[in-house]
Amino acid sequence: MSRRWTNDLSRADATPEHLFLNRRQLFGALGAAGLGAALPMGARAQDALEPNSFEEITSYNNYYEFGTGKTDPVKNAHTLTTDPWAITIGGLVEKPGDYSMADIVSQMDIEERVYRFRCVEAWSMVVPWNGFELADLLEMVGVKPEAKYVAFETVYRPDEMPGLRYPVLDWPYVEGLRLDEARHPLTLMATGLYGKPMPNQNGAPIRLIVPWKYGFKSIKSIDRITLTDKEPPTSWNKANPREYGFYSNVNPEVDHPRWSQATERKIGGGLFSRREPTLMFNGYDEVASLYEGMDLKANF
Ligand SMILES: Nc1nc2c(c(=O)[nH]1)N[C@H]1C(S)=C(S)[C@@H](COP(=O)(O)O)O[C@H]1N2
Ligand SMILES: [Mo]
Repeated sequence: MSRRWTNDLSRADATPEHLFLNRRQLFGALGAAGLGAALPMGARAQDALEPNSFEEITSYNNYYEFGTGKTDPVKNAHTLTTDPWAITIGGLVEKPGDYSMADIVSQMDIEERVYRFRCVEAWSMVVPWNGFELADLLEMVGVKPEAKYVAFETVYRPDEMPGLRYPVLDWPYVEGLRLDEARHPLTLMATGLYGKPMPNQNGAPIRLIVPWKYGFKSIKSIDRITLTDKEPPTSWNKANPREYGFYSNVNPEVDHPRWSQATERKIGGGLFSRREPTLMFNGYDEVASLYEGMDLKANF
């Protein structure tokens, strides 16, 4: 059941925005009645999955290629040409090549995933992404047995990305995952949100989403994927290895050297904007087995 990457709203598995809004109003009413603080754990988990509005998700962004301010991407990212688009997939794969966006998406099953999203800066959102599992793309190109890691690169276009003039990071933005992390069913290649094509400021036309890791692992506007046998360099680790590790799993017990990671602030929450406890693996306990026997304080 492949779908076009335009993510038309007619598809059966989409939740229309007005239904999200109705649920939001319901939770708002609960909060107004003073029940928010006394909700049992089950209800708290539901509260955590109340999606942020389209407006919130698309106007408070980190996309340093378009500036370092939270509203710079919404102002500047319209200059990025996202169609046509292709991803160069290479390294330790059976079928290396330039895969057009249309070609990729025609072979993938686009679904909706409502995920928590936790930035290393200690703010969070809940986002209804549209996309497909990275595992399916890796299957399509055939991973060679020697491959152990997946490296990702953001498009590098000085003419379209005003932030590239500033040496904030060593451009292009690069990221990486261990192969088992990349193949985990939670790991998404996102092509849209709220059933709409991915807005430029959120990483159009295609980005990574790894919901149990800090947001900077979720690299935007990907034009290169390389399978390797060595841990690939990653932008924030290169910029400051003391503060940002390769793994960067959300972990309330491992503080950033300059601030606590024990709590977080949900963006745009109104009554819910009080700080919430941060959850191990951002609440995605099913990934714990990937790290069995690893010291997650040393491998932060
Ligand atoms: N290429 C690129 N990808 C990026 C970033 C960036 O600056 N450039 N910022 C990261 C950070 S720090 C976060 S928190 C998320 C933000 O995603 P959002 O703007 O969709 O919320 O994107 C990540 N991916
Ligand atoms: Mo972030």
